[in-house]
Amino acid sequence: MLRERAAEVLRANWTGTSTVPSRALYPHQWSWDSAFIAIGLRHLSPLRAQSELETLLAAQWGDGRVPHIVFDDAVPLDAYFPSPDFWRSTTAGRPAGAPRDVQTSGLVQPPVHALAAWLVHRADPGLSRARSFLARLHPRLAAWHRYLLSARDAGGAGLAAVLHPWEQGMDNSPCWDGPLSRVEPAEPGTYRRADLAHGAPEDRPTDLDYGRYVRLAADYRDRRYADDAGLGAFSVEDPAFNALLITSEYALARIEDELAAEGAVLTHDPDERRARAQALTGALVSRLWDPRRELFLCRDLRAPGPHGELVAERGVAGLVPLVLPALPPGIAAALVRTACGPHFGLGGPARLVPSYDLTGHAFDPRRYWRGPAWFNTNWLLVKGLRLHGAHVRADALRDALLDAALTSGFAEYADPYTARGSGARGFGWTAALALDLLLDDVRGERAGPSGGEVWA
Ligand code: 9WN
Repeated sequence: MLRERAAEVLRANWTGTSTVPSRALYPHQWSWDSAFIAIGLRHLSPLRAQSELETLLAAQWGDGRVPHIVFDDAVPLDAYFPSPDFWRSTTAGRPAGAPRDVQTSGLVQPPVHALAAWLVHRADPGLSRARSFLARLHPRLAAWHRYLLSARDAGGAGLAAVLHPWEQGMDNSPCWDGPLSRVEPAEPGTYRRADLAHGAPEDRPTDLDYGRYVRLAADYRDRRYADDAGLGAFSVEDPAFNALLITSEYALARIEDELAAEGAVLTHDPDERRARAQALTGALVSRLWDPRRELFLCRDLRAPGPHGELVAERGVAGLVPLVLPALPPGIAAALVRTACGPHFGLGGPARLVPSYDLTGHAFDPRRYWRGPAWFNTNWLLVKGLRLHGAHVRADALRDALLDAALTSGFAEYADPYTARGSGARGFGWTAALALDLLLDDVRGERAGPSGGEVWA
């Protein structure tokens, strides 16, 4: 039943070359959505899963960035804001190498793509080799990571920084309230939100936050998407974004092992990449770990002080580094404690892990990333719990997610206490990741960190 219903959502959202997150609310291709969708889609059609990633990466910019939205020019301009005429990628994006034949945004999203490419390859290695899937994607994935680890290392510690909340993907998390408060919102009459035509205002970000998103994006565009450090009012090192980058570095190393085994001459040593992933895990711990809260925090690079300062808010992004195989065991154990403690409630009052601290001053069980449980972050936590041996917790969370996905009609997000769905229905990654949990996450199979480099 779940398999058929999830497959139906993915069929309905398929455009012929990629999958939209939601027909109504998000009618284009989104970057990290496509990576999560490909991970689920590989169980139904490895070919479609490959195309999903190929379509996205075909829109990569010359400087290596993978844009957070690839626009479908068959969709009317007013269906989503900000639309292509806002981003102006083919003109303002030219200095950074934006493609001429497709319109995109100029921001990025978390780099889940190499992980997705590796998992998609493994679903059907024969098809993958026959189509040279990894060989074609590898240079693009390598350039993407290079971009993040160089142009985006605004803090100088090796971690990638995001310059807009949309880049981290958890748009209106209370973690951004401090860093965003320095941003002058765009004038209210100068743009028109399209999201309120589809979503209830009490579920969506406020107008004030939206004005700030618009200002940050417009300023970046007006700088012609230049990444020089020191520019831009918002610059944050985020634990989830970087944990996903590190995970994808491990996956890229696996891809390189595979290509070498097939006889390719590599320009990069996969072991060096693994060593770098390990070093980045160390940087993540030294820059973002808060031993008192037993949680990773965001670092606001624009706050006063030589290294900015940590943001004293507990967001689910701080639990996501649990997916890292080289996390010191004491920190992994502390993260499991935090997930199960009063702030995230796993195995206690919460059925699903919330996006933000249940006891936090800004907690709201309905409003977007300020409390509701999202399926992608919960899926990552299932993987992380398994990786570090917390199988009973992982099993229970998996069961709760499958149940919530089906009963909510594959909602975009859900109340963490009741698992009642909100936002869009028929949401792409909810369907895809439920499929993955159903078909890949065989109980107990993913034991121990030995095979945990990319969880397979
Ligand atoms: C802005 C598509 C995207 C997700 C993000 C989610 C939301 C967009 C929006 O939808 O962001 O990128 O308009 O709110 O926050 O994580 O990728 O599903």
